[in-house]
Amino acid sequence: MSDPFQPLNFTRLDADVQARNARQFFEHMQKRRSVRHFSPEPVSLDIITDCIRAAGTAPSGANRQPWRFIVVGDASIKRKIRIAVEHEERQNYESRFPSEWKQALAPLGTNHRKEYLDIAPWIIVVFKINYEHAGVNTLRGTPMHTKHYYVTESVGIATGILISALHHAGLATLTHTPNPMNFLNDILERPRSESPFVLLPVGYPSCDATVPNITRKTVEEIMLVF
Ligand code: IYR
Repeated sequence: MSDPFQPLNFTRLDADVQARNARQFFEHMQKRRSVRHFSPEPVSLDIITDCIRAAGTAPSGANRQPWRFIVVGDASIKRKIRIAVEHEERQNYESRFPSEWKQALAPLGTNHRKEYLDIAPWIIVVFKINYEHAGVNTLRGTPMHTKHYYVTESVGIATGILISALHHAGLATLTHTPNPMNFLNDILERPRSESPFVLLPVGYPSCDATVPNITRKTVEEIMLVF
Protein backbone atom coordinates (compact mmCIF):
# COMPACT_ATOMS: atom_id res chain seq x y z
CA MET A 1 0.00 0.00 0.00
CA SER A 2 1.30 3.47 -0.82
CA ASP A 3 2.29 5.81 2.03
CA PRO A 4 -0.76 7.92 3.00
CA PHE A 5 1.50 10.98 3.30
CA GLN A 6 4.15 12.37 0.97
CA PRO A 7 6.56 15.30 1.19
CA LEU A 8 5.02 18.68 0.38
CA ASN A 9 6.16 20.22 -2.90
CA PHE A 10 6.36 23.91 -1.93
CA THR A 11 8.24 26.70 -3.69
CA ARG A 12 9.56 29.32 -1.26
CA LEU A 13 9.78 32.70 -3.01
CA ASP A 14 12.25 35.50 -2.31
CA ALA A 15 10.65 38.38 -0.39
CA ASP A 16 10.81 40.78 -3.35
CA VAL A 17 9.22 38.25 -5.70
CA GLN A 18 6.53 37.55 -3.10
CA ALA A 19 5.69 41.25 -2.74
CA ARG A 20 5.66 41.77 -6.50
CA ASN A 21 3.46 38.74 -7.13
CA ALA A 22 0.96 39.78 -4.47
CA ARG A 23 0.71 43.31 -5.88
CA GLN A 24 0.55 42.14 -9.50
CA PHE A 25 -2.20 39.64 -8.74
CA PHE A 26 -4.26 42.29 -6.98
CA GLU A 27 -3.76 44.77 -9.84
CA HIS A 28 -4.79 42.11 -12.33
CA MET A 29 -7.89 41.12 -10.36
CA GLN A 30 -8.82 44.76 -9.89
CA LYS A 31 -9.39 44.89 -13.66
CA ARG A 32 -12.03 42.13 -13.55
CA ARG A 33 -15.57 43.31 -14.20
CA SER A 34 -18.85 41.45 -14.43
CA VAL A 35 -19.83 41.75 -18.09
CA ARG A 36 -23.37 41.67 -19.48
CA HIS A 37 -22.62 42.52 -23.13
CA PHE A 38 -20.88 39.71 -24.99
CA SER A 39 -19.50 39.22 -28.49
CA PRO A 40 -20.45 36.00 -30.34
CA GLU A 41 -16.76 35.49 -31.20
CA PRO A 42 -15.78 31.86 -30.50
CA VAL A 43 -13.48 30.82 -27.64
CA SER A 44 -11.47 27.60 -27.74
CA LEU A 45 -12.82 24.80 -25.59
CA ASP A 46 -9.22 23.99 -24.61
CA ILE A 47 -9.00 27.33 -22.79
CA ILE A 48 -12.27 26.71 -20.97
CA THR A 49 -11.06 23.22 -20.08
CA ASP A 50 -7.84 24.52 -18.52
CA CYS A 51 -9.81 27.09 -16.50
CA ILE A 52 -12.02 24.29 -15.20
CA ARG A 53 -8.89 22.26 -14.39
CA ALA A 54 -7.79 25.24 -12.27
CA ALA A 55 -11.22 25.38 -10.56
CA GLY A 56 -10.84 21.70 -9.74
CA THR A 57 -7.75 22.50 -7.62
CA ALA A 58 -9.97 24.20 -5.01
CA PRO A 59 -9.87 22.88 -1.44
CA SER A 60 -13.03 21.02 -0.42
CA GLY A 61 -14.57 19.46 2.66
CA ALA A 62 -12.94 16.04 3.23
CA ASN A 63 -11.53 16.39 -0.30
CA ARG A 64 -14.89 15.28 -1.73
CA GLN A 65 -14.57 17.77 -4.63
CA PRO A 66 -18.36 18.21 -4.75
CA TRP A 67 -18.54 20.16 -8.01
CA ARG A 68 -19.61 19.57 -11.59
CA PHE A 69 -18.99 22.04 -14.43
CA ILE A 70 -21.38 21.77 -17.36
CA VAL A 71 -20.05 23.59 -20.41
CA VAL A 72 -22.72 24.55 -22.93
CA GLY A 73 -21.82 25.72 -26.43
CA ASP A 74 -24.77 24.21 -28.29
CA ALA A 75 -26.99 27.04 -29.58
CA SER A 76 -30.28 25.20 -29.05
CA ILE A 77 -29.42 24.37 -25.41
CA LYS A 78 -28.28 27.95 -24.78
CA ARG A 79 -31.62 29.11 -26.23
CA LYS A 80 -33.54 26.73 -23.96
CA ILE A 81 -31.62 28.08 -20.96
CA ARG A 82 -32.30 31.68 -21.97
CA ILE A 83 -36.04 31.07 -22.38
CA ALA A 84 -36.31 29.36 -18.97
CA VAL A 85 -34.14 31.99 -17.25
CA GLU A 86 -36.11 34.90 -18.71
CA HIS A 87 -39.38 33.24 -17.69
CA GLU A 88 -38.22 33.15 -14.05
CA GLU A 89 -36.51 36.55 -14.10
CA ARG A 90 -39.62 38.21 -15.57
CA GLN A 91 -41.61 37.03 -12.57
CA ASN A 92 -38.78 38.11 -10.25
CA TYR A 93 -38.71 41.65 -11.62
CA GLU A 94 -42.50 41.96 -12.05
CA SER A 95 -43.69 40.51 -8.76
CA ARG A 96 -41.24 38.46 -6.70
CA PHE A 97 -38.45 40.97 -5.91
CA PRO A 98 -39.37 43.31 -3.05
CA SER A 99 -38.94 47.01 -3.89
CA GLU A 100 -35.84 47.24 -1.66
CA TRP A 101 -34.15 44.56 -3.79
CA LYS A 102 -35.12 46.33 -7.01
CA GLN A 103 -33.68 49.57 -5.64
CA ALA A 104 -30.41 47.79 -4.82
CA LEU A 105 -30.25 46.48 -8.41
CA ALA A 106 -31.04 49.86 -10.03
CA PRO A 107 -27.34 50.96 -10.32
CA LEU A 108 -26.63 47.73 -12.27
CA GLY A 109 -29.33 48.48 -14.84
CA THR A 110 -30.46 44.84 -14.99
CA ASN A 111 -33.86 43.55 -16.11
CA HIS A 112 -35.37 40.19 -17.05
CA ARG A 113 -33.83 40.15 -20.54
CA LYS A 114 -30.68 38.01 -20.77
CA GLU A 115 -29.43 38.25 -24.38
CA TYR A 116 -25.96 37.17 -23.27
CA LEU A 117 -27.24 33.62 -22.72
CA ASP A 118 -27.68 33.34 -26.51
CA ILE A 119 -24.73 35.42 -27.55
CA ALA A 120 -21.80 34.32 -25.35
CA PRO A 121 -20.03 31.35 -26.97
CA TRP A 122 -20.10 29.32 -23.74
CA ILE A 123 -22.27 29.06 -20.67
CA ILE A 124 -20.66 27.22 -17.75
CA VAL A 125 -23.22 25.97 -15.25
CA VAL A 126 -21.64 25.02 -11.93
CA PHE A 127 -23.50 22.35 -9.96
CA LYS A 128 -23.09 21.35 -6.33
CA ILE A 129 -22.92 17.59 -5.84
CA ASN A 130 -24.74 17.19 -2.54
CA TYR A 131 -24.03 13.47 -2.19
CA GLU A 132 -22.69 10.65 -4.34
CA HIS A 133 -24.39 7.32 -4.98
CA ALA A 134 -22.45 4.49 -3.34
CA GLY A 135 -24.28 1.33 -4.35
CA VAL A 136 -27.22 -0.37 -2.66
CA ASN A 137 -27.53 -1.63 0.92
CA THR A 138 -27.45 -5.41 0.38
CA LEU A 139 -29.65 -6.16 3.41
CA ARG A 140 -32.37 -3.58 2.87
CA GLY A 141 -32.05 -2.94 -0.87
CA THR A 142 -31.99 0.82 -0.23
CA PRO A 143 -29.59 3.15 -2.08
CA MET A 144 -26.52 4.25 -0.12
CA HIS A 145 -24.94 7.70 -0.34
CA THR A 146 -21.47 9.08 0.30
CA LYS A 147 -21.92 12.24 2.32
CA HIS A 148 -20.30 15.48 1.19
CA TYR A 149 -19.21 18.24 3.58
CA TYR A 150 -19.17 22.04 3.29
CA VAL A 151 -20.55 21.72 -0.21
CA THR A 152 -21.56 25.38 -0.64
CA GLU A 153 -18.24 26.66 0.69
CA SER A 154 -16.25 24.24 -1.49
CA VAL A 155 -18.17 25.02 -4.67
CA GLY A 156 -18.03 28.75 -3.89
CA ILE A 157 -14.24 28.60 -3.64
CA ALA A 158 -14.00 26.55 -6.87
CA THR A 159 -16.20 29.10 -8.63
CA GLY A 160 -13.96 31.93 -7.40
CA ILE A 161 -10.92 30.16 -8.81
CA LEU A 162 -12.79 29.55 -12.08
CA ILE A 163 -13.71 33.23 -12.43
CA SER A 164 -10.09 34.21 -11.68
CA ALA A 165 -8.75 31.67 -14.18
CA LEU A 166 -11.12 32.89 -16.91
CA HIS A 167 -10.10 36.49 -16.22
CA HIS A 168 -6.44 35.47 -16.28
CA ALA A 169 -7.07 33.84 -19.69
CA GLY A 170 -8.40 37.15 -21.00
CA LEU A 171 -12.08 36.20 -20.94
CA ALA A 172 -15.11 37.98 -19.57
CA THR A 173 -17.74 36.38 -17.34
CA LEU A 174 -20.88 37.19 -15.41
CA THR A 175 -21.89 35.55 -12.15
CA HIS A 176 -25.57 34.89 -12.78
CA THR A 177 -27.89 33.15 -10.33
CA PRO A 178 -31.42 33.06 -11.72
CA ASN A 179 -33.84 32.11 -8.97
CA PRO A 180 -35.25 29.48 -8.88
CA MET A 181 -32.92 27.58 -11.21
CA ASN A 182 -33.89 23.94 -10.79
CA PHE A 183 -34.96 23.92 -14.46
CA LEU A 184 -31.24 23.60 -15.19
CA ASN A 185 -31.36 20.01 -13.85
CA ASP A 186 -33.93 19.13 -16.52
CA ILE A 187 -32.27 20.95 -19.42
CA LEU A 188 -28.80 19.65 -18.54
CA GLU A 189 -29.97 16.18 -17.45
CA ARG A 190 -28.47 16.33 -13.97
CA PRO A 191 -29.59 13.93 -11.23
CA ARG A 192 -31.40 15.02 -8.04
CA SER A 193 -28.16 14.67 -6.09
CA GLU A 194 -26.84 17.75 -7.94
CA SER A 195 -28.14 21.30 -7.63
CA PRO A 196 -27.31 24.34 -9.77
CA PHE A 197 -25.05 26.82 -8.00
CA VAL A 198 -24.21 29.49 -10.56
CA LEU A 199 -24.36 30.12 -14.28
CA LEU A 200 -21.43 31.87 -16.00
CA PRO A 201 -21.68 33.17 -19.56
CA VAL A 202 -18.09 33.24 -20.89
CA GLY A 203 -16.57 34.96 -23.90
CA TYR A 204 -15.25 38.31 -25.07
CA PRO A 205 -17.06 41.54 -24.28
CA SER A 206 -18.84 43.16 -27.24
CA CYS A 207 -16.95 46.19 -28.58
CA ASP A 208 -19.66 48.51 -27.24
CA ALA A 209 -19.89 46.82 -23.81
CA THR A 210 -20.55 49.10 -20.85
CA VAL A 211 -20.37 48.39 -17.13
CA PRO A 212 -21.99 50.18 -14.21
CA ASN A 213 -19.96 53.00 -12.69
CA ILE A 214 -19.53 51.39 -9.27
CA THR A 215 -16.56 51.13 -6.91
CA ARG A 216 -14.96 48.49 -4.72
CA LYS A 217 -14.45 48.91 -0.99
CA THR A 218 -10.92 49.88 0.01
CA VAL A 219 -8.74 47.45 1.93
CA GLU A 220 -9.19 49.62 5.03
CA GLU A 221 -12.91 48.98 4.80
CA ILE A 222 -12.64 45.21 4.40
CA MET A 223 -9.62 44.26 6.55
CA LEU A 224 -8.97 44.35 10.30
CA VAL A 225 -5.66 43.29 11.80
CA PHE A 226 -5.24 42.11 15.40
N1 IYR B 1 -30.79 37.46 -10.98
C1 IYR B 1 -31.36 38.72 -11.44
C2 IYR B 1 -31.29 39.79 -10.42
C3 IYR B 1 -29.98 40.15 -9.86
C4 IYR B 1 -29.75 39.93 -8.52
C5 IYR B 1 -28.56 40.30 -7.97
I1 IYR B 1 -28.33 40.07 -5.95
C6 IYR B 1 -27.56 40.91 -8.74
O1 IYR B 1 -26.35 41.28 -8.17
C7 IYR B 1 -27.78 41.15 -10.08
C8 IYR B 1 -29.00 40.74 -10.65
C9 IYR B 1 -30.70 39.16 -12.75
O2 IYR B 1 -29.70 38.56 -13.16
O3 IYR B 1 -31.16 40.10 -13.37
